[in-house]
Amino acid sequence: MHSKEHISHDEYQKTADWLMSQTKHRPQVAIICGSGLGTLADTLKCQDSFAYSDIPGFPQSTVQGHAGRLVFGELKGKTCVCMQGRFHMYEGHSLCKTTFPIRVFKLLGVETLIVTNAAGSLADGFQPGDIMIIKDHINFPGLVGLNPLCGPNDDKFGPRFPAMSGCYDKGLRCLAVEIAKELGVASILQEGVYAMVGGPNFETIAEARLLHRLGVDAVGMSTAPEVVVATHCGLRVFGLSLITNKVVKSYEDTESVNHEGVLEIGRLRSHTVQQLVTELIDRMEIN
Ligand code: R1P
Repeated sequence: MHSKEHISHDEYQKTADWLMSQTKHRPQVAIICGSGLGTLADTLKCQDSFAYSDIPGFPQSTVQGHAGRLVFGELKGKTCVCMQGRFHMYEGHSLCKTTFPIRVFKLLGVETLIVTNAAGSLADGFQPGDIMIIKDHINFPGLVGLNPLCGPNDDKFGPRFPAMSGCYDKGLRCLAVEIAKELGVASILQEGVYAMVGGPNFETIAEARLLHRLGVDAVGMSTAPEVVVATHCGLRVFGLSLITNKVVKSYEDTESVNHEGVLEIGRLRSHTVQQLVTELIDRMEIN
């Protein structure tokens, strides 16, 4: 089964060494752009960018709205690396491959990971276009053993049994709330629990009702494995979900979700997400 694939420390190191030989940038912050949020990378100054297909060991993006480029550059005086396109389990990647860039970032010297995604809302008070700070996640594939940390543990990255309480940094969450107030976007800011499901189909109504009952505020098909691997290797994590649709929870509802609609909301809100992330990077303390 593909989830049992193992990637050696040398393979991560090889990719990190190749990148360091191609760019002078030594990133402190890594950003993963969710569906429709790839323009975040355009704000970086003095860019060096690489197509995933040119990076040794990197998987390929296959999803519309995920360009498949790694962009290095400066943002507010901090050196960043931005994934314009992430990898999803449903594309057929093993979870090790899905999260491959995270350990490469660690080897490049990254200390903070910012994850963004497009998600459907279950919380009754959320509207499409809202931005949710991720307070915590439920990793449904992880609960049944589909976890990128399965297999031999690499002690050079982290412990066999890493804690996940507090994996979304509280200081950065508070800072983001302050910034949203100052930017005048507090009315569209939410905080909540993200759940990852396997996809690629969107949820049935019964599944949506189940997730709602379990306390899930927003649902998507990514992010949790990245955050698990990042936390395991000691990265500080901040996460944002852009609410692109309300998940249908009623049999009377005739609406249905589609990926084009998800990308459209991404385009509408990308500027606000960019502003929030830029200010956060500006004000975050880096060791
Ligand atoms: C569905 O429209 C796609 O958007 C989200 C879902 O996970 C799914 O891949 O993408 P990101 O999580 O990559 O933002």
